Amino acid sequence: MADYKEILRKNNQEHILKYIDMANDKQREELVKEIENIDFNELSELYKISNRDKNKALESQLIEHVKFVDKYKMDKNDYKKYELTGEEIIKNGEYAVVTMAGGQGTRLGHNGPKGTFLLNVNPKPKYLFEILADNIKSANKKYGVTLNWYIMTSTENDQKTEEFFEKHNYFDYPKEKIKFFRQGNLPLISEEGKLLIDEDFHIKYAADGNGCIYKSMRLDGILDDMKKNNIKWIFIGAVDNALLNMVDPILLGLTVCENNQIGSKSVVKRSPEEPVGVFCKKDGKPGVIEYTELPTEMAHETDEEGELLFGESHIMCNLYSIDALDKISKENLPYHSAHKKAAYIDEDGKVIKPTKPNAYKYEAFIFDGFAYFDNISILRGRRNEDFAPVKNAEGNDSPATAIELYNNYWNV
Ligand code: UD2
Repeated sequence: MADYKEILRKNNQEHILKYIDMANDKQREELVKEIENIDFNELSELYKISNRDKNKALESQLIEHVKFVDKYKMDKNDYKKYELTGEEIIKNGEYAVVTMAGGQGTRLGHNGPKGTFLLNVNPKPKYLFEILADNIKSANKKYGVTLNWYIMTSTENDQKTEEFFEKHNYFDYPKEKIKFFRQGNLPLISEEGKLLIDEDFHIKYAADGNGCIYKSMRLDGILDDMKKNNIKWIFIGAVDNALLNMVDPILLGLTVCENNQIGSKSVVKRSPEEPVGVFCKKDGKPGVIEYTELPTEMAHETDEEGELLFGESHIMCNLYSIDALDKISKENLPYHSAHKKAAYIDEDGKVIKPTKPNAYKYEAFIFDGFAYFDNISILRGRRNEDFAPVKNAEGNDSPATAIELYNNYWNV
């Protein structure tokens, strides 16, 4: 037991000793085990990025625009060629879909996994997971296949997610074609660089970001499963888009015909402040600048027609070849820090619920995987067909706005 004291002292975390004294035997045993499993080198690297000036990081990179193809302005013959190319791959059973569902619905105020949120659409309310299942089932019917559906959860919501699917009989999707896998966690760090202890005397962790999906797919055997099933192309999408189309032969055909390994869908950004990443090239490689890191002046820059210069929005509709996923899964994507409010217990054992951000959370971002390729195919879609995010309880990107977009699209 003594060496954990040494570990804490050496890593400037000896405040944890007070919690070990406060804890009961079971809590102490678990807490010590957690301490012995922490990668303190990674912890200090994470803390270093917490105060990094995000704008500075961007200034050191050459930022250029990235090419895209507008779905409704392309040559008709090209459209047909992409459609046939994409449909052939889907019909050959070489296509699969992945849903990232590890995030927390904090902004939505929903208690439970976000996919279990019931959206009051017409003709009857549907859960977000149910909307996704319906989208894939209609593609299965259209192409005469049963697509493999992989769902990433987090330690915070994996059990509730799997119970939810069981309870709803997988929305009549063939159970054996759905595979769940889990992403990892990273510790939160206080502004002073200290680990936090949560109310049940565990070190405070949070999901490590959707960019860890690649590594999780490799470690959980998902990439092996895809290869075993002769899957060549994989779509990865979000859980919180009521108009998500996970099976779009045009995006697939465009990416294949442009000889790219990765593709993505975009919509025109609603306003400089819209909380979406924007496509660009960073030092010659495809990339996305996240809304939390896009400097205000860049967000407002316009071209001679008054269009936003950084206005091609990343909407979490990403396509990869199996080789692309394999390649990215062996890389260590950068972590991004976010300043968050994090409840913890103080050294007197009192639960503190901060009213302003007091700690840093660390996440990898899925689109940083694009940087390992020279090019990306981007298909510009339409907001009223492709993008109805459910993020906030009220206002923009809320259940109300998503319901309206959904009902209008399905004309219900
Ligand atoms: C995401 C995109 C943003 C834009 C926007 C569109 C990233 C990093 N940013 O911003 O560019 O496309 O969506 O709505 O993707 N998730 C996990 N594990 C995690 C964190 C998130 O699975 O640890 C999933 C989450 O369940 C959701 C998706 O990733 O399906 C996006 O989640 P978010 O709410 O963290 O991303 P947001 O809206 O800040």
